[in-house]
Order: sequence, then C-alpha cells, then structure tokens
Amino acid sequence: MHYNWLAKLPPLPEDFSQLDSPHALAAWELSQFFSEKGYHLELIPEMGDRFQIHNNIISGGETGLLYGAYAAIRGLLSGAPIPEESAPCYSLRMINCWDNMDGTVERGYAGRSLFFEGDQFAYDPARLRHLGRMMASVGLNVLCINNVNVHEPAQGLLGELLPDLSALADLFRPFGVRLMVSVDFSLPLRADLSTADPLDAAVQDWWSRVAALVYREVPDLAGFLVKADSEGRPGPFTYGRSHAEGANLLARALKPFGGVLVWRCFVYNCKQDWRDTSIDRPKAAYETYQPLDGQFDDNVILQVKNGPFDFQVREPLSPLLLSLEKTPLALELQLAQEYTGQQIDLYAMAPMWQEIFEDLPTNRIQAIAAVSNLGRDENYFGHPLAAANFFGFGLLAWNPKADPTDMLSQWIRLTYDFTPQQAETLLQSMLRSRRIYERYTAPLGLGWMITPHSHYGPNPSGYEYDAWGTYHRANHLAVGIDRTAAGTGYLSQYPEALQARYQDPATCPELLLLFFHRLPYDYVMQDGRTLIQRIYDDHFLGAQEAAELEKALRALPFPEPDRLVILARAAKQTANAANWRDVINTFFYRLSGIPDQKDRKIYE
Ligand code: GCV
Repeated sequence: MHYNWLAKLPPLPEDFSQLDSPHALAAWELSQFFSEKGYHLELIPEMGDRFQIHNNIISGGETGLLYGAYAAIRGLLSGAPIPEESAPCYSLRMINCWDNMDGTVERGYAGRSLFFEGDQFAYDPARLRHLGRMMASVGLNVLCINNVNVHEPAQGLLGELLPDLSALADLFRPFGVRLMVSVDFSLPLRADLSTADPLDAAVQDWWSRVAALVYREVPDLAGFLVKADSEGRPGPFTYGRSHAEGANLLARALKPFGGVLVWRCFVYNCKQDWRDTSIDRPKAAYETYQPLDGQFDDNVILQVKNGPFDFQVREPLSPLLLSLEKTPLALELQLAQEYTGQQIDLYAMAPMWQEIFEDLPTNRIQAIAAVSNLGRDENYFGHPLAAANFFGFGLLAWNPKADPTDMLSQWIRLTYDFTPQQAETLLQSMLRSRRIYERYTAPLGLGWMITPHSHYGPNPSGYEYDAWGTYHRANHLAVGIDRTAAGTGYLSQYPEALQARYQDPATCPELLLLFFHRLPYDYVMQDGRTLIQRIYDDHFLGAQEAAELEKALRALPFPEPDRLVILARAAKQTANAANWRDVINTFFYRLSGIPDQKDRKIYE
C-alpha cells in the first residue's frame, strides 16, 4: 500500500477492456462514489478539456468529463470546492521524463524507470495505469517518456520501437494522456543519411516520412521534444543553421498530423573558461532566441526553464519568457529535486511557482511542462511528500493562479487521515520547507555551491573553476556578480520595470542580491546587518529549522510505510543542513576573516 492523493479511491479494475475512453473511465470513477445520487455525463465534444457541473450533470468534452469527474471526487474527499465550470489555462500540460532505456533516470530520485529496463520497454501496466490516473486526476495530459539526452536505443522510438510506443499510447489513452517523445536532432545520420542539415532536401524528406510512419502507429502523438546544441547534444549549429531553421524542419514534418515541436531553449556555453569574465551564462538563452522571434513555424513551442541558469533554489524569472512576442512559449519547471534536496530534503514547490507567476503574466506562455519526479519506487516519488509537487503541478498547469495553501491542504486531506491540527502542522511544514532549504544552502541567489555532478550537499567552490559558467567569484573582500550595465549587462534583457527593481542593491529583493550584485562582506543590508552576518545567520537558522522540521514530522501519525521513509529522510535532511551550515559558514569565514557577531561555532 502506498499513500498518495489517490489513496482513498478504490483500485482500478484489472480488466480495463471496458474502460477504453476518458468518457467511460469518468463514468466508472463516478460510479464508485456516487452510486445512489449519481452524476449524469453529457458529452459535448467541442468542449474539449472544459467542463461544467450543474444539477448533477457534468458536461464536457471527452477529457472534460474525466476532469469534471475527478474535480467532483476530489471535492467530495477533501472538501475542496467543486467548480461549476472550469477550463484549463493551457492546452498542453506536460510531464517530461528523463528516463533512459537502460532503466536509469537522469536526475531521478525515485528509483529506476517506470517504462524501461535492459534497453527495452519493460513496465507493469497496472502501475502505469495508476500513473495515468494520477495525471488525469489533476488534469495533466502529455507525457514525454524518454530523456531529452537521447541515448541509444531510444533513437529507435521513431523506428523499430514504434509498436511498443503504440502499445503504451493505447494504455494511456483512456486517461486523456497523449505521449510525446524526445528526439535526437542527428537522427538522419543513424539512417545513413550523410547529413542532418535542416536545409537539405533529403533530410527534410526523411523527417516527413518518419513522421508519417510514427503517426500511422500513434495517431494522437503530441509531438517531439528536442534538446539541441546543448550540453553536447547535436543540433543545427553543426551545419551553420539557426535554431529556427532546425525547429522548423521538424515542425513541418509534424504539421500534417497535428503534432507540435517542443524545442528547449537550454542553450549555453558549457565549455567556458572560468577566467573569462566576458561570458555570463544567464545571458545565453535570450541572446540565442530573442533575435529569432517571428521566424518559427506556428506549431513550434519554445520551452524555457523558469530561471536563466538551471533550476537553482532561487533565480529571477528567465528574461526570455518576457521578451518573445511572436513565438509560443512553454514554461519548464523541474519536479525532480536535482538541486533542491533530491527528494530527501523536504521541498514543497508551490510557493516558488506562485513567485514565478507573480512576474510572469499567465498569457505570456501557451504551455507548461515539468521534469518528472517519478520512478519505480513503491510510492512513485521516493519521498512520499514529494507527491504533493506532482499533484500541485497539475493544479498549477490548469490554473497558474492556484493558491499554494489550497493546493497543499487539498493534497494533505486527500492523502492522510489527519486531525485538522495535524493537517495544519504538515501544511505549515511544507509551506516553510523551501525557505528552510534555501537558508542553509547557497546564500542570497548565488546558487551552485553544490557538490558537482551529484548535486547533493555543499561544495562552495566545486563549480568555481569549472567550465559550466556557474561562478560566485568570492574573494576575501566581496562575493557575487555584477549583472547591471556596469557589469555583465544581463539586466538589460529585462523589461524596464524589472530592471528598475533589480538595478540598485538597496531595492533589489534581498534573496536575489548576490545574483545581481557583487558586494563587500561589510555591505549593510536593509535590516542593518552586514552581508556576512546575514549569511551566517541564515545558515544557523536554516539548519535549526531543518531540525525543527524533523521534530514536527516525527510528531505526526503518518501511516506506514510512509512514516519510516519520511522520518529516515528527515533525519538525513537535518544532517545535510548542518553540513551545509558548517561548510558555507566556514568557507566565508576563512575568506573574509570576519567572525560571527553572536560567536557561534564556525570552524577555523
Ligand atoms: C537532461 C542540467 C542537468 C542535466 C539535464 C540538463 C537539461 O544540466 O544536470 O542532467 O539533462 O539540465 O535540462 O537538459
């Protein structure tokens, strides 16, 4: 038995032959709860994902009926209001799995792949149906099953593995979930073409033929996802072509079949010389894509990570998301806790998403994606409480203005039978968890003081003399990078209002201070503390709060097996936080020579 927000629903039937459509599944789900005073379903195909609930009638399109049914069931079980009508903000609400066919998951913290093992498809249909149900229950509708770093034999997903892909698409169809595949830009070379140049007629023709074959097997495939010219992946730069030319090549092949081409904008120089201060990695995506605005076909979606670096605990919004006017955009979030505690440390993401959408008008983007935190662990998420991030992401993708407190309390009520007071303790622990993690790790927007490669635990200079463009440039006097016009000029990529907000250290939000500014350790913060004292204080406080978090979790009556896992992870988090505290404080003390005003233990 594993607990998550579907714990109070009856198991899905083993024989799924009757539940062959979202409509049929909606009827079955409702019948489990409302046998007497049931809901009637009224199929109105043109309503698509939308639904209305009036006088016990749920009207909607095929998928709308399913989302309406789950909204009614969630309301019944959690007390959350059941909407009279509802429509998703974005039509593509996507989970991106970074699963490899050997069974590993890149940046996966919940066990091995749910889809693959031993270089082939290998899955438990019941487990995947449960995944489909989890997705549908919160309105998620696209699942990209393989890593954006496409490794053999995943190249075969568009070839010899198509029958397997088709079977998997069949499995997810009743849940209204369409598959997507990550595609290697150099795939034509695997088929013995001499080039993958997007302007080459033979290459264009080859992709069109491949798309036709793929759509014959999987007619509702959502499309392709591509990571190109990024971290060693092939791409159009090899042929002196732009990313618009590269993306349009694939988009045109997909167009006749209604597929979209999702092109990731995670492009930067990962072979930088740390001595070279003329390059500033956060500038890269804007510099690459902003000049191409207007050159993309209408079925291209550019997928942009929320921040200009790479899913650090705190980054400002990527300026690219605010600057493209003519190109559809997808926001990319990361549920996998790569830099944020690896599903060991508690890190509820909803408060962070709320901050993102404070700066990002909802209509600036047309789609939303999240890197999966799923795996083959019994509870799918490694840490049972990490399920709340998956659940919350679904609600966010449906309505980006959803309130973090509402999302998390709904999840708690669906998952555990707690008293209101216990539920409140858990809610507050989750709401605080991100700031706690932030306090004991890299200070004030610096990021990257993490152990290289594994990305768990502290190593303040691990990425400092490396090629990844991730520098804090701390010396004995100052720390941070000046990204104003006097420095790298990154700030000029923002609209004026945000430039004004970040420009002056005196008004820049303190949690981003060292992202935008280089400051001496005796710089005086808004509350009168010096910068170095603030760093020490945050780290002592963060470690103490992690220990308090553990205590709060220990006092809660989590059912087994959740309790065992949650408490074991909380203990690891406490130790991790203490380690971060000591390493970061010692690092800055040794550099600055400035003692802690409160005379707490910092190592010599
Ligand atoms: C899939 C970071 C991660 C990589 C990941 C990459 C990406 O660099 O460490 O594992 O690769 O982001 O988003 O493409």
